[in-house]
Amino acid sequence: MRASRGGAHISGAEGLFTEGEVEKAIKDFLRRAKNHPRGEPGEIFISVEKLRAKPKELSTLRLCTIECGSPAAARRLAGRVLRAEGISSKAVAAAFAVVRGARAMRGAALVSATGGARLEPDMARGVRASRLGIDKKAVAALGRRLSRLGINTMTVKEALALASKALGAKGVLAELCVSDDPHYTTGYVATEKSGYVRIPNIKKRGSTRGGRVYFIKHGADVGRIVEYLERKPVLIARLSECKGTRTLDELIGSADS
Ligand code: WAQ
Ligand code: MG
Repeated sequence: MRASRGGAHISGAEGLFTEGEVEKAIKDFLRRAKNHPRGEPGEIFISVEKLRAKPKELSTLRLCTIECGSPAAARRLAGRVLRAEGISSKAVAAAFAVVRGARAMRGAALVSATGGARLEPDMARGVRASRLGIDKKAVAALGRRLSRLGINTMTVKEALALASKALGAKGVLAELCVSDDPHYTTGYVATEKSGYVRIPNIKKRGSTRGGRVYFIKHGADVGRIVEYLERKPVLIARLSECKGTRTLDELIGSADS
């Protein structure tokens, strides 16, 4: 599903469903599109495609939360987690410029993890990852784990699934995400080593700015990455550990960079 007003992005969502679930899924997507905190859409597009092959099954990334009190602290924390994965300071700065930008993108920016250059074919639109879902049993078990942490919401489950698919791409080293919903102020960074790391207060309440960035390994085949993100069906079928609050030192050790 995607919803916009005069071409300006409002919201989007995707899922994998069995044939019997499709009708309800369409209704749910329609309801979501019409009741979005970013405003009332002028256009809603819902498209349905039949999968020809069994989806690739993946695990969720490990999940934890780092305590954080302000956008400035969030940027420092995110930077340290990303640099521990080898992402350059230039690339981190380029990524924050994207998520703080005034123009909402429908998809994610692709940023070179070394030089920080933008690599996506359409910089206004970005790359929208699609064709992903969470297996029924896995989503129930994930809900139980997240409930214990007080964060069992669609927002967290969908973002964790999306990050797990994206980091499954050869050549995607990390992700930075800030919601574009005005009241959702928790963002995350995701890397292979640290997993999905939630960062509260990554933006000020009330701001409609936000976005996603995938950090791309130097020399990676961007066309293949885009193809994987947009088209490869992925089902999240297994879970990794979901932890509560962790400190930065527990996560990346005291090694500074
Ligand atoms: N593929 C690529 N980029 C996307 C996708 C997608 N499927 N969906 C959203 N984006 C981009 C797009 O630029 C949006 O403007 C931006 O991300 C933010 O999307 O654990 O709600 O749906 O509590 O607003 C993080 C949850 C929630 C943190 C993120 O993002 C937590 C969220 P939103
Ligand atoms: Mg949003």
